[in-house]
Amino acid sequence: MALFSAITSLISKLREPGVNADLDWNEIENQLIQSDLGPKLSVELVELLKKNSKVSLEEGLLELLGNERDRNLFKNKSPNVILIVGVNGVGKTTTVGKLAHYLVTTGNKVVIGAADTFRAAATGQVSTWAVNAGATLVSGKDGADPAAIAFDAVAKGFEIGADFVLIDTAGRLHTKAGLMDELSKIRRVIEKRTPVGEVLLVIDGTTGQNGLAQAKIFGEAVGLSGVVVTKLDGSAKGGIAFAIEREVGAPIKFVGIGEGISDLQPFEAAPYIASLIRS
Ligand SMILES: Nc1nc2c(ncn2[C@@H]2O[C@H](COP(=O)(O)OP(=O)(O)OP(=O)(O)O)[C@@H](O)[C@H]2O)c(=O)[nH]1
Ligand SMILES: [Mg+2]
Repeated sequence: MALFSAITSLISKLREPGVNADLDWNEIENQLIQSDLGPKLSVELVELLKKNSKVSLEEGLLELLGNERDRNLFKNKSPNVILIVGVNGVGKTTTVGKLAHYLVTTGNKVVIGAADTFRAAATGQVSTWAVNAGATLVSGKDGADPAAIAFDAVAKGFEIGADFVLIDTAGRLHTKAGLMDELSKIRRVIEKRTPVGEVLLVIDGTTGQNGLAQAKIFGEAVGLSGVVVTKLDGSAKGGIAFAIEREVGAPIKFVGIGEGISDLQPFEAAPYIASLIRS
């Protein structure tokens, strides 16, 4: 995938003196849009690069996406409730396990709510993560109301003085309105007790533009405060996350780089952009 290096060399050609470059800037814009960066960011990037001939593609992206965004987890409630949402198989449960581990090892007490009662094996899977991470699990029977389990998990969080309550939810297609309503209900029911601090959308790094559609619809149903991009240990570079950040406004907070419990890192823009550009 030499797309970005092809764009970079096109840009330097266009910047040679005496070149009438208007048509080719359009071509660059098209190529950026077709990479996963999305239309809004691509148009802004081309404007920036045209205006300032000293700025490289990498610097331009960094300027637009910036390091100045707050990528920390929201933390002023106790317990801080974090709802983990996303389509099927993107890595939600794995992220819950890794995030629990990350939080426990940084000195926090963590409760996990097993609110995926849809898939038979889901509770067992998240329970293993809870044990390995040293978190307290709250679960119910298969087919139980996920909102009730989420509520119980939050109650447990209060009871034991937890710092964080992580709620694992069932994978759902963003195009299924009934399932999106269920998510809104989970949020509403939790908020009878305490505000939800974070809603993190988990996105598979190999997802293209469909990720943007997912983010928009999940955002409408339940509100998003951040994004976790998983499976970046493979060949995926996850440019789509930037499109989401720019168009939906939810910052990337963590990246998943493997299936192990330690394979989650707080997101940093500069090295991520560098590896995206060099891909
Ligand atoms: N390589 C790699 N694999 C991952 C990563 N995160 C999750 N996976 C794998 O992706 C698969 C699905 O992960 P889950 O955590 O079960 O995904 P989910 O979103 O909870 O799935 P559903 O609950 O069925 O919607 C598993 O095989 C995970 O090991 C990652 O960062 N890197
Ligand atoms: Mg799951």
